[in-house]
Amino acid sequence: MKAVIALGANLGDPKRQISEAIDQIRDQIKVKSVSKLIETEPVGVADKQPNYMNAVLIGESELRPLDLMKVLSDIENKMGRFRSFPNAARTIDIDIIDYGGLFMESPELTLPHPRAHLRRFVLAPWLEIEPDGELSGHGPIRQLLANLEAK
Ligand code: PH2
Ligand code: MG
Ligand code: MG
Repeated sequence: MKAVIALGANLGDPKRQISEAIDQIRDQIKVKSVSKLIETEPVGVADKQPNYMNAVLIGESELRPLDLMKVLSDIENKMGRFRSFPNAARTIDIDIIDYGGLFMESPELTLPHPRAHLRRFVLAPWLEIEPDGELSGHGPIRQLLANLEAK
């Protein structure tokens, strides 16, 4: 199944951490394409935070969704991710955006990512590596991005 995975970091050395995380993901699943890194302003955060570096990759995996999530959260933890409060600044964040078009809702994982269609920092790097990509339940990412630009 195709996995669309978003990476973000805004503490420490964000570029280095994102490339380290991508290397670690490559050890676990097949990675097909990786976007460029983009610098973005923090979205939806209550406190003052540094800018983010963000990237998106497309991988291929047959893991069950929660097993893929475990692989990714183990990498976050190994890299020193510390959870204080939701949307706090972080050394690394690795989110599953869409996994084979599956829909699921559980306390651990919601698919597709419930806010991905509203996030330029996810849609723009995804569009770069998959111009005709679609977010399940929402449609073409090119259109979703255009909707945001029009606001
Ligand atoms: N992640 C968040 C909250 N806000 N803003 C940007 N620019 N990039 C992110 O990765 C990001 C965010 C929660 O995961
Ligand atoms: Mg996130
Ligand atoms: Mg996350």
